[in-house]
Amino acid sequence: MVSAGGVFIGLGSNLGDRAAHIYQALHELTERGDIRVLACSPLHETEPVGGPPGQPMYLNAVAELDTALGPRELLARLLEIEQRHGRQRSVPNGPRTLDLDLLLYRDQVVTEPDLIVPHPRMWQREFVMRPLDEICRVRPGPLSPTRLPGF
Ligand code: PH2
Ligand code: MG
Ligand code: MG
Repeated sequence: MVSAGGVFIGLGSNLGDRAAHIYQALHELTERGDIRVLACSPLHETEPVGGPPGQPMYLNAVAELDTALGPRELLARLLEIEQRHGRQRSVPNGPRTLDLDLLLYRDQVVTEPDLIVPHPRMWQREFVMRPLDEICRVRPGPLSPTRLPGF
């Protein structure tokens, strides 16, 4: 299958050595040779959104991947890597060593109980949209009728 990017994940950490969790996860994604990391945004230090009060600040990033794995297979890989980093799921939106979220899978839409793509909350989340904007390769510029096909 031909694939060339267009798969975006969000990475977040607010426990332990946050940068190491994120960089290590990027490396682990490439370990089996079926995922390439095409781009990664800079790490952003962000205020926790939601969850219990008094949490540590997050580091967040977005990466673009190239993979022939399908969305479900990729999700399984993301969860596996979270587990390796000791991810605990005790409190909703609670502090975590590593969170890997599938944001966009090319033009595919998935609506299943445990996987919704595009990620339903990404549009409201500054900690996702800012780094996503930094690595998006398509920058159409201001919309004007002359730029729209058919006008
Ligand atoms: N993730 C959440 C909830 N809140 N806040 C920040 N700043 N960064 C996150 O990655 C984050 C969050 C749930 O996944
Ligand atoms: Mg998340
Ligand atoms: Mg998550």
